[in-house]
Amino acid sequence: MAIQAVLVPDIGSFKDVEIIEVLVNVGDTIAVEDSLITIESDKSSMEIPSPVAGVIKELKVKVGDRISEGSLMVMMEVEEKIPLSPPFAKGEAQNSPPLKKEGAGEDFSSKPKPAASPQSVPAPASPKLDFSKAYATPSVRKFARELGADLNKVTGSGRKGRITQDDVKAYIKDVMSMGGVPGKSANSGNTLGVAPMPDIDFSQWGAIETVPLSRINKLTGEFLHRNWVHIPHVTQFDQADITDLEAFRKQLNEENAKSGLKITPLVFIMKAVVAGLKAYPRFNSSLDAKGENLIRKSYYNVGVAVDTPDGLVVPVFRDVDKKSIMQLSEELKEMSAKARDKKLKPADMQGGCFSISSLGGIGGTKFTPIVNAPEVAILGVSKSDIQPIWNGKEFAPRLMLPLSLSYDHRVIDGADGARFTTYLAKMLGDIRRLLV
Ligand code: CAO
Repeated sequence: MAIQAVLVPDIGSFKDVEIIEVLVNVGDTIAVEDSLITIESDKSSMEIPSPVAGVIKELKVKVGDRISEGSLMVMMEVEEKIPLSPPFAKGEAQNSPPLKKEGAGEDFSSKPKPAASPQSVPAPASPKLDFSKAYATPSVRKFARELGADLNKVTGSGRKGRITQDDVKAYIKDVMSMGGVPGKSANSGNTLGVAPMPDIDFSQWGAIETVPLSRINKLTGEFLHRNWVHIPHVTQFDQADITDLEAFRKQLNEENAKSGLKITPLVFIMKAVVAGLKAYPRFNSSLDAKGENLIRKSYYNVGVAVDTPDGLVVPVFRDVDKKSIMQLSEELKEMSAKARDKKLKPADMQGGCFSISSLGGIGGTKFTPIVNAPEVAILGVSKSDIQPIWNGKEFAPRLMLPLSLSYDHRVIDGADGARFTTYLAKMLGDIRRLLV
């Protein structure tokens, strides 16, 4: 046994570059080619591999240090001391097999392994997941591959947008919390057998700006696409006469003006939805993964889509059946603030039975919301307006609320879809019925 000083080999044009990751610890047993550190220049990052096998005895560098060819990285206990640098650096080390570029199968003798960067991108290592455009070091790529995470969907929080191991973990957590499978994108794999989207250079027709999608945009897009493709959707449109409900809501708001708590139509709609779920339990169910059984739920958790600057999120309001209008208004205020401040935890978005997407504060007459699987139905709400409604004797001005119910036609048939919206309209038309 001997103690070997392991120096930085020839790293080409890299000089006085910063260490952004130390990938080993004292006591680690290292094989030839295992990466020791990652360095990063203005243009790209690369991992420096070990030319020898042994046990790390001492770290001579730390994150933030700057190194060049010949800098001492670690002291290692090795079987037999061999001359490493500069001979190793020049590619002459006899004990070291030729190094390979990640996944490329190309001889890369004695040179450090480049990590991905926008400028320096190794060929994809996996035929299934092409990470060629992701900006991440080989160790993070390896980690992502082991977990089956699609790096193209991960937003990097490291310097210059580099994807770190923590970003991959956060992505996996998000995917799992939304009931998905990491790396299985509805967009990837071309499972529908349709032609892929063309990669178009729009700058040929005029000035353009490329704006990266947020992490939420990417995740939501993936799930919406999956749900749109997998679920046979039908949307049932209806409208509810909320003239009396609005009068009551306004009265409540006047009475509570000092509290600063605003009651919007949405909380009444949440209550009416729960009444609908109780009356039509198939709406409060999920299909099992094989699509052979319906799982019926005896709890009433309602998700509400919240528009945030980074995209759409759906916090879940638990046990809506047990909460008052005031409690729900308070919770809606808290949760939407949390959503907009990016403070929602994965648990806040799990366990929903049915979702509501309310665009009522914005406008529009009707739309087709996408079912938030594994739920089987979602209610879209548009802006109420005064309409002339025939009351048997005359046209009377009534405040009408447009409802758009999308449902999974494998679970709910058209008749039940129409029954559900009719029931909702009845509840909202006379909210005393919610007590019955
Ligand atoms: N018709 C008419 N007015 C309505 C209404 C309706 N259906 N729903 C709400 N309003 C009114 C409210 O009463 C409020 O009026 P005042 O300011 O005069 O009191 C105003 O519109 C704004 O309401 P709000 O949006 O602040 O509150 P909300 O409870 O209706 O909704 C929330 C809360 C978080 C759901 C909403 O802010 C939001 O993010 N909506 C967008 C959801 C979304 O993007 N869905 C799309 C999903 S599909 O891509």
